[in-house]
Amino acid sequence: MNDTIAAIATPVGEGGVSIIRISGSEALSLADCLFHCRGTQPKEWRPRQVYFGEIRDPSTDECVDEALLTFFKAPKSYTAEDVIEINTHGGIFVTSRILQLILDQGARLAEPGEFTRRAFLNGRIDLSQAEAVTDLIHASSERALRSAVSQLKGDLSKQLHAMYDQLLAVLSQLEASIDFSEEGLQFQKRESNLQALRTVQAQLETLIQTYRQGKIFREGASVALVGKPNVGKSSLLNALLRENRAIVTPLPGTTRDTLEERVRIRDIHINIIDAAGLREHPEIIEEEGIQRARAALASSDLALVIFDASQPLDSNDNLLIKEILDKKRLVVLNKSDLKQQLDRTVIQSRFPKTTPIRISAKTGSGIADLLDAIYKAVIADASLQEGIVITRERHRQCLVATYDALTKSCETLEQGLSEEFVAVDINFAMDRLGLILGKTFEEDLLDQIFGEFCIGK
Ligand SMILES: Nc1nc2c(ncn2[C@@H]2O[C@H](COP(=O)(O)OP(=O)(O)OP(=O)(O)O)[C@@H](O)[C@H]2O)c(=O)[nH]1
Ligand SMILES: [Mg+2]
Repeated sequence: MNDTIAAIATPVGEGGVSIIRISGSEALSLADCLFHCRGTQPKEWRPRQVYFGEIRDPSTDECVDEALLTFFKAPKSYTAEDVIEINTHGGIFVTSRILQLILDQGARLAEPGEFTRRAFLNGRIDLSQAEAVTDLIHASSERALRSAVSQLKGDLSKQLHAMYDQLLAVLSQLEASIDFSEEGLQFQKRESNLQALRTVQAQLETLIQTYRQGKIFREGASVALVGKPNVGKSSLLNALLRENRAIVTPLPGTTRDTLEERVRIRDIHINIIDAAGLREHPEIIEEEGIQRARAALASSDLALVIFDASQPLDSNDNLLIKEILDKKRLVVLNKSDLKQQLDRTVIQSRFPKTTPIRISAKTGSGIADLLDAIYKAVIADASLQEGIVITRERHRQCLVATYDALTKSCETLEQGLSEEFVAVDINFAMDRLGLILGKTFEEDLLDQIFGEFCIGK
């Protein structure tokens, strides 16, 4: 970690400017060789001042580009090391030429995410904040952006630190009574420790419950279109996308493979999956399609259960109804523009407490209401909307492990077993909590997290 790294921090392509970033102890001396200030070269580079000048090839003294240079002195920089940022003209060739000159001077090309990794390793940000950097870069909706910014600012970290400290307080008490073991842990202390542990558990529980929502903010929600063949699933996909994406024909069994497309409803993304219609006795190819449809249904956050309202229910509809009973769903009655033959009382009895949504994928009638209903169904719990949410499976797993360890420690406390046993579980719980923040970590984990980053970040 002691070497000096460099990379182009902006996307590769043509644009107004590109930024090349250098970080490490040699950053300044390296830049001093290549960058020639207009007027006189400063003897002492002032931090956070922008200098205008030329980048020259040291071997020929040829000017490669006019550029701006900013120096960020350690530790007040992105990586907490000396950092140089050079703004060049945004051409592919010119930026790679300048980067090459920097590498020729002894810098090493940065790995993906290495600047942020250094910021973490140097203690400027914790691991959950580092993860928020990539979430922020990849944010593609208002919600995702807001939750990434909140995490980057340290809102999640603060809450985790507070829980960590509460556990530490209990642990110190226990350890004190281990040291003075003859007196044992008094009943009162045991009660107050139990209460403290349960308070942390309640906070953990609330946080864990935000995951479903958080994941939807970050990745979008997946919505599966299901129904027997010919009810208009592909037509509905096209209507939602407002383009002719999927093949539509009057023949049942048109769609075979699954097709996934993204639409945006207000501030979240929805991945809509169209698939083969479910029916009894399908042909061989269709059977494969139906398997994929079932897999899509199983992994989706919400199912749109579609019926053709211009026909009475048949055995294929009943097959469908049986399959989606325990799935989060909306009931959609399509083809409202045709003469209605579907007995709505049957639908009502099969889906009590549900208001079916009438639409016509052909005319577009009811589509706006459907979009509204989808939004409400995926953003289920309004109370979760503004608070801290967790968005990563890694965080969820650590929180669950913390929770479980605390359950064990409470049981041990209640049984009046030795404080040492309780301490072991609390230690484990703190360790899991610490993993989210990166208090302890393995190199593999860092490789995995920072591997998701772009080069130059
Ligand atoms: N009148 C009318 N026809 C519709 C409507 N929606 C779909 N259709 C027609 O119904 C037929 C089947 O539509 P698709 O969208 O291919 O149905 P599907 O559910 O995807 O069918 P499979 O892919 O075979 O499972 C086509 O002829 C569509 O034009 C509608 O709202 N009104
Ligand atoms: Mg289809």
